[in-house]
Amino acid sequence: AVPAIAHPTPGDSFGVAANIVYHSQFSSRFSPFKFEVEQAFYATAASVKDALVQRWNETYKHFHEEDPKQVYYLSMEFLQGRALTNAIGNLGLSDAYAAALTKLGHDLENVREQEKDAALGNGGLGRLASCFLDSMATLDLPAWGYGLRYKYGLFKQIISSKGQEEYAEDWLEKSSPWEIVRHDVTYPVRFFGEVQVDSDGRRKWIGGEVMQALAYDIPIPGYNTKNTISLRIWEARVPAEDFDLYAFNAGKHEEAVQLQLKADQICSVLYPGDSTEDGKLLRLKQQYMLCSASLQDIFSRFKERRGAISWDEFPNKVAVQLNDTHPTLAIPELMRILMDDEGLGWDQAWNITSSTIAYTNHTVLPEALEKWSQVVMAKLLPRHMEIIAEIDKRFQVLVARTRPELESKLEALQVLDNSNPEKKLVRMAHLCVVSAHSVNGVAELHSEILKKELFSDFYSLWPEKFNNKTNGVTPRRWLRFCSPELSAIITKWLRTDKWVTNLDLLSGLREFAENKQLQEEWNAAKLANKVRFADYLLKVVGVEVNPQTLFDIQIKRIHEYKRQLLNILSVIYRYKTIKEMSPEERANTVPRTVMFGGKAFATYAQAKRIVKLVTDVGAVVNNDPNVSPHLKVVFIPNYNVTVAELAIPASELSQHISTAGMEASGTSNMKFALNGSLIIGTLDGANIEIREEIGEDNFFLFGARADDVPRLRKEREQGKFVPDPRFEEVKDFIRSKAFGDFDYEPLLEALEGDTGYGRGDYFLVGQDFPGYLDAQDKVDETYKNRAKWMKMSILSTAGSGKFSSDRTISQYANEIWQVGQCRVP
Ligand code: DL6
Repeated sequence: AVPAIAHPTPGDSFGVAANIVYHSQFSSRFSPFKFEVEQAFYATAASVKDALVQRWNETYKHFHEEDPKQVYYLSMEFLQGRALTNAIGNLGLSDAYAAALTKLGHDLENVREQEKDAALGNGGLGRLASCFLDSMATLDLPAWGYGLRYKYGLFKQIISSKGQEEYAEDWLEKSSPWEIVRHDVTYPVRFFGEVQVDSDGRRKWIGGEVMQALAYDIPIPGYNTKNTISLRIWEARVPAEDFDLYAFNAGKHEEAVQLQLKADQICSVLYPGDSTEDGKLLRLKQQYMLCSASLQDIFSRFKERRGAISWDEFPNKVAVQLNDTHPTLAIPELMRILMDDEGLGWDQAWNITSSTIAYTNHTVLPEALEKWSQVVMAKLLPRHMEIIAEIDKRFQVLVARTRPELESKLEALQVLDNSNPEKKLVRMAHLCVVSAHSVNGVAELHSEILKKELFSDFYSLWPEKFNNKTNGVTPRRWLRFCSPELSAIITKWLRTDKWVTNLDLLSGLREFAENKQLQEEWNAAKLANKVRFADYLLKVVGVEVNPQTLFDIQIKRIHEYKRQLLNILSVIYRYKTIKEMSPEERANTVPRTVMFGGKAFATYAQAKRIVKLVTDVGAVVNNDPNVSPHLKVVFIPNYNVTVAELAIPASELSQHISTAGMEASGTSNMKFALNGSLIIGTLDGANIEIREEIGEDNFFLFGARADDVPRLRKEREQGKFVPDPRFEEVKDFIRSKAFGDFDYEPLLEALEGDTGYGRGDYFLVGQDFPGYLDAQDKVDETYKNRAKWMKMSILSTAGSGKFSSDRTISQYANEIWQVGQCRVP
């Protein structure tokens, strides 16, 4: 038995300080005799990790003994952000660490600034996965997250005169203090090779390249519980015996390290460019590495706990959730292991696979629904391609037998898309829908669109598979820790801090929404958050903003459907209007700071033009002495979780203005509302449910409805659309080079006809522009009435209870996974 070691306790700041000092000497990555802020951070993190590791060990020992059904969340992205504040907060040790660091001559605030974001994700999908881990740990669920250990994450965004530039983001430069390498957890992962058939007809995948997946664990502590679960991320590597020493010594240095180079590529970056064949192959390798290593790990745990194996028991012990289609290869891989390695027949393997696997869809955008070349798949994963083809064949038989009326649509429904003989594809989403026992969308509207449009025929085949799980966010990171001032006020007025794990309790604030005292406290807390963010912008971005102005924020991936373009066009209109005003009229306007943040995918040219336009508009507006006191435009570079933790609590108005029907859910809308920021938005994704919860009077609504979008697009195509003169005025203004001579024509043309750049204002920017301006006028008018604004802000927070990821995860656990609590005593 491992001897028990005392946990650091909340009251023991001396013990904590001693532990930090110990780590500064013995776990140090730096030269001795220095204890500057960076060393203090690493020593502090090492000390916190001690407590986490201890809890991690106890948790998985407990799971091992209790042997409950476990859930495995497979995701190509986890957008963890920083861990220190969250870890000590969840452990209840924030005060102890703050006091200990003071004793050691440091300040917790400065120490935590040293941490780099773990940015193993791109956007909402990755951050959702991280919120889910926090909730799974907090709810004491026996769970694991599985991902890849990318060396560089997505990219570091630098804004220069050219617009967005991308650089490698080296989050592991000085190594991560949180991860624990598990040298005893390695699995072989094969690529290429061929399928051999035994004399008894059993198929076996042999040959090719074999790499090794090595596990790293990142401990995820629950809040107010000992339970600490794992995010297990895989690194691809090559064992020493595969290093060709003979070739190396013969001077063939590059040849000798070939395999290692290939392994390094797999975990280099998230979403490598896939416009080339090599790029596509690399992405598929990444996906398979994640699925193969994770499933081998799951099998080894399943086998470890039993003597004689009854395979039918597998789905009673294992639930696998696929976070979008990126981990779809888990389906043929599970089939392959069960049939080829364990000797099961197709039917038994199929029943186990479909009862184990569940799929979450996160997008309806056709271009984002993954399709892989059958040729590439057959080359890289020949056995999997056979299995996928067999799944497709059996699906066709099933349709012919049970639903002959669907046969005319069969080609469009099949897993294999053979419509272009030159370019045969595998439709990954169809593979998921056909194979999984559960298919869920991430907001009510989105789940309805899946049933009625995207997967309507599948829905008619298997209505029982389809369900909705509206997203949520963790109230720990997204309110309790990122806005301590507002949290203290909430706790004071609710007379309990239980809202941190029972977010519905926030509704108790409703009765005080008009209370003057609460409104004053609320206003003061929001102002403090604005000042803090303004300090950040000055220090890090070099822009001065006035905290007395309305902070209006849109932070999310840059995408045409998210319509940052609509926002900046309205800003241009505002700029023109203010410019033309008399000084008296100007003095009457509501001064605003409009902020944008987000990354444009490196190969997405239109999105990059939008970034450039925002920065060019900012350069003109902010330097116009008549306008800048009333309007500022800021592009916040390198948007990430840490920036969001500062921006969201400071925000008063946030923009969620996607074309209706296109945003699956959105999760930043939930974070903003939770922090008392009012929403200007369309009836899209989770906006609809947020508006229902916080009340329609507290939401600035505009824009076309999802049901009307197809008709409006058609009318647009038929030339029936008459643009608002203000829309034309703004486009002309850009064309007049008011914001410099960058070539914005492709952006502007995409708002007009079908020019090859766009699809004839496919995103309905022109359509929604006048309604959006009206809604913005309403924002200004409301902001002038401070009591009204404060009431709306309090009601936003009060109505946000539904959007806790604890609620979402409880629904997944009860309705999809059938996984119960397993709390460490
Ligand atoms: O479900 C999490 C998140 C949603 O909130 C967003 O609405 C949705 O865009 C995002 N989806 C993706 C999928 N990839 N694409 N495109 O990131 O998921």
